[in-house]
Amino acid sequence: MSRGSEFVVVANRLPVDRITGEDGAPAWRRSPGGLVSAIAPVMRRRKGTWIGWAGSPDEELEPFEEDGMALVPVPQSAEEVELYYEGFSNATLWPLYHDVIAPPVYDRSMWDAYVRVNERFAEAAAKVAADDAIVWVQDYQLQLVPSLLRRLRPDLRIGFFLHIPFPPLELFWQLPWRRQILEGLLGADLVGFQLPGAASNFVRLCRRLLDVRHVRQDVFWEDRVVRARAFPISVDVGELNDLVERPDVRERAEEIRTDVGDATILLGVDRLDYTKGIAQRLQAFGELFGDGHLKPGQAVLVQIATPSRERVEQYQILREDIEQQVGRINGEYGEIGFPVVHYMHSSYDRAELAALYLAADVMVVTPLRDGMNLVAKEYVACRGDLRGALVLSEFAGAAAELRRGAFQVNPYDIDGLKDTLLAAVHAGPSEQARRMRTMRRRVIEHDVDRWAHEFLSELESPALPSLPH
Ligand code: GDG
Repeated sequence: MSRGSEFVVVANRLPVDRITGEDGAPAWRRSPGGLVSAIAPVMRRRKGTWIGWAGSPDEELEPFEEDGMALVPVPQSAEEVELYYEGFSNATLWPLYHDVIAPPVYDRSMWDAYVRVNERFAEAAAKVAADDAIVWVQDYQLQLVPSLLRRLRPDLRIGFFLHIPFPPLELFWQLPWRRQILEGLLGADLVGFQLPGAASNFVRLCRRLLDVRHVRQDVFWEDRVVRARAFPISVDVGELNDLVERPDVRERAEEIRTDVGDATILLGVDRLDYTKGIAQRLQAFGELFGDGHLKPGQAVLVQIATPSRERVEQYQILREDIEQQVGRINGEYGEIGFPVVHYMHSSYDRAELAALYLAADVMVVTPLRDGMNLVAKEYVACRGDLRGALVLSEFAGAAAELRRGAFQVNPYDIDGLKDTLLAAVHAGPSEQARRMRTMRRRVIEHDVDRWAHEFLSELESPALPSLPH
């Protein structure tokens, strides 16, 4: 691979999934989702390269091209997947950064693997980046890459974006490797977060832990200025618009509606993750039947729980708990032909998701903590008909932008959640339209293209000319 890319993205996963082609041979398909579609055009324009893991352990692959993007696979052994990915990334950082909803595991061999894999990513990026190239590192799995890469290639302009929350000092302080992580991030020129509060947490930590000087959110570190800024991520509004206009998607939405009879459809779409507040949602919904506020056949909750991190113990426990809870609620309140909850533990294609969004009267998004939550924004983007209501947790990053149109809720407050669900179920068409219009204005103006553009413009704009003395 030549050292020639002007623009390099470094992410844990490559933006493609392996599929079996029509001839039975293995092939690649671009992964669905906003991040890939936002970055793909920039990649093509700038002769970009994407560095990431292809998804199978112990596999060495040569660089290849797919969909106009140059892809450089970084291998991971089965042991590294266990220690770096399932371990330090998803059993240590994930719960720590999400308010310690589950207890984080602090394990030295996991940390060692995290360092090792981050080094490998940094080396791969150093090899492919052209002189003075832009390198954009994504997310919590790769927080050491900025400083490792800067050491190898001081000429590069390095950006980092964290997709999940950045915790307050009081929680981050638990991490035995807190200093290394902060120093890792400070290798970047620009560190992006979903919300301004996360950027403030980061700057406060830099001051307290590393004793650095800063002016507002510009941190002075090793003769450089590191900017901490918020860039709330969004969705690909154009892609979703195209989907909901498709006749087959509209027909499918009608079919879903017919399948549930006259019931009001409440919808949850989440990775099966303990941050998403699925148990609280089920609890509140079930109690509404126990209290007699809702009757079987009058309302139904369709819960899509996409399989996720199935080898991590906390996720196995969560799955058992949620499935028991669904069984209990249906057993207690359902009637023949009228279950109260339709629970699906599988993943669907984008067209099916769009049909579900179109069919849903109430979208229920109740995370206990979430960096942004794209599902909330996708629902809004799909509802050009100005129908439907969004119930949205105060603890989702998206609440900052959708505050005025959503039915906001504290998911820890089960009575409050019940009242809010009922209010959303009973909202009339004009209230729905008023709220939806407000939310749509925000989402349409601030789509994922704008997010990528704003991040990259900031990264490319010159830093402060000189440091204060
Ligand atoms: C992290 C942060 C932040 C879900 N089920 C299926 C499916 N999905 C898609 C949704 C949505 C995406 O997955 C989930 O995004 P979220 O934002 O809701 O949540 P995380 O996965 O936790 O994402 C989050 C995000 O990064 C971006 O920065 O917002 O806070 O935690 O797009 O539609 N897609 C398909 N089939 C499914 O079954 N195709």
